[in-house]
Amino acid sequence: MGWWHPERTRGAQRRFRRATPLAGFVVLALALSGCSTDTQWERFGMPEITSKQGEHILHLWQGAWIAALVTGVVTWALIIGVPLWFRRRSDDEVPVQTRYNLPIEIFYTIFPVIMVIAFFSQTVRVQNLALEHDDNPDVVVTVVGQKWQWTFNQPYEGEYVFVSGTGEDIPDLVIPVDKTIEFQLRSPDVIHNFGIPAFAMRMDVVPGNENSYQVTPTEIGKYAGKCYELCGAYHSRMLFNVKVVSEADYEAYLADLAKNPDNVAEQPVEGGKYAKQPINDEGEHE
Ligand SMILES: [Cu+2]
Repeated sequence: MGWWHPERTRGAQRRFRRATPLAGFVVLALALSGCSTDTQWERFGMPEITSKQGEHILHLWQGAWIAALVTGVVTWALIIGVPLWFRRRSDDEVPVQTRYNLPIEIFYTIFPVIMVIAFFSQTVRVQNLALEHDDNPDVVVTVVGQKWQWTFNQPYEGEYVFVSGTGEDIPDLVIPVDKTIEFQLRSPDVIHNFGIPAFAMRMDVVPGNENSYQVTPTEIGKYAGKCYELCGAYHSRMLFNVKVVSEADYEAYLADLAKNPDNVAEQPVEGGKYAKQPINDEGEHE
């Protein structure tokens, strides 16, 4: 069971002891950097997150990277370090012949299981936080994903105002800042996926299935949105803009939209202008 050979490894033990504070420092530095989200490095490549729900996702992403990097550093140190520390140092020396080491075998069996449990439980916890449902959202948007664009319906004075994109025309989704926005996701044709990278949120839009999620945008600005499900020939055209505006600008926008009868409907419009175009033999809009 002896892993250490007293004569052979004294130097290695010393080096190990010297390496321990360094490894501790690396872990600490990484953990502290996880608290900050100022640069893309600190966000581990995630975009700047501007929704309350997305913050939880960002922290899960950072935590997962830190855990993976710590595991990586320990593993790389062992892979690279062990052959160096325990190398044969002279021709008349026989290296230590170790057949097994029970504590290490128990460790490398149990530790990955603990890691999987930690990743799983954190994912479930964060998923529950991000999908927390407010029964009284400030704004409910009925989002329709149709081949191959989006229609956004918003209630306004007992009716609905809507905008609908086409293959050539990317629609704007205008929502107010610091309000809870619920997206009701509807599809008349195939599965799409409604996502906004800056909010770190997305969800499948499934025909016949009433999915929904809520976001609380925290910063005024213009963001990109897209379809995240390879839904057919013009999937790549399913882009949209998200404009997060002040409450006053939002009210003005709705009032402006309502002036044009083409943008007003009694019920949420499911399909949009593009969907009304005839469908060819391949099941695609001409
Ligand atoms: Cu799509």
